[in-house]
Amino acid sequence: MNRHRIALIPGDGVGKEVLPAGMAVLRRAGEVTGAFTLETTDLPWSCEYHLRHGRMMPADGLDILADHDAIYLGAVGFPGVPDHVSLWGLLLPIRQGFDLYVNARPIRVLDGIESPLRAGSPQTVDMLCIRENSEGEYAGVGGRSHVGTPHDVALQTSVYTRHGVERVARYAFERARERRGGLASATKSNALQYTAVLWDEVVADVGRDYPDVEVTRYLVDALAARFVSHPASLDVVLASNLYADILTDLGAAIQGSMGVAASANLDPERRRPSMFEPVHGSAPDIAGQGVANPMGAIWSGQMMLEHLGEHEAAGLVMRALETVAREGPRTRDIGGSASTQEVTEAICRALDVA
Ligand code: GGG
Repeated sequence: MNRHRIALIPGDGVGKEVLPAGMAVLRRAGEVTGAFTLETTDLPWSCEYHLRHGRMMPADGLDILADHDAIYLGAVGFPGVPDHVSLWGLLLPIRQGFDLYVNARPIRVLDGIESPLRAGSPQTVDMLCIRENSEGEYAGVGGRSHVGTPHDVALQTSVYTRHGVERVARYAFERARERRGGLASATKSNALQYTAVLWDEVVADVGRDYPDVEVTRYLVDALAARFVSHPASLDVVLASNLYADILTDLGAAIQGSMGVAASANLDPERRRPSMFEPVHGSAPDIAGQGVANPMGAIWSGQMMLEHLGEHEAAGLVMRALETVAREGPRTRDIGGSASTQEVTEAICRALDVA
């Protein structure tokens, strides 16, 4: 039996509700398959931790995480700590520190969950967004001067490198080859004549190694419109850090709810633990009520099982999620009235019969 060491960071708000839900499903999948156990380390790193210790995680936080096979994270951010402090204190240092340069985000309408798109169905919405996760607009390069004066100035520099674009593009081409063979590259090279032109050149260069993949270059604004008007034409979507962050919230809305959307921050070379987190944030407006949708966290956990090589269990969890999406119960964000716990228990039951 395999034993996987998982670092658990529930974080803030609904993260503290959906992560235990995800763990209950993953542990049940381990029991049903008899293939693995999960040994967990609970890490209370969060805005609450920041209020007590003045930082989001301890100084040796990355060393602590490095000793695990994967990281499972809930949500980051809560009133009382500025959002840029919480994001740059926890999530982004892990992504950058461990060079988790791919952020993979499936965008699928599950049967039974109503998409706001008239044409939104499991047949028409099935994309995989590959987000460049280590540089671009989130490189953290810039500065402020004359703060608080009339001459206050802020500079935030995008960093695009051939190395950074090439490796994430190659990952995206590989996924496109395994899927339906289409790759849409998001750019803005008409306006951004340095960074986005380099992006286009590198994507074209990598594409020469994948003659079986059909690459289409879209200006990101046109691509956003295409998500709504022609979602069935999109297979793998490759985009920079910021563009993909925005496009995948649009994708989540098309999926029917932010609560359903999943993501994996991957080190494809497996030098460091990869990190799995729902796309949604901490949702302070519903935190503590037990009504958050656990499906995005559970789907992210399913991606973690795939990454850990537990393919049978990952398949079971995906089928159980699909069953409960189709048959209910559902949380209120997708038209039901069930609690987080009721949905989680239903997914665990669906695992038993799968
Ligand atoms: N589930 C993780 C979370 O709290 N995400 C909120 C967020 O703002 N993330 C920004 C990003 O993905 O770059």
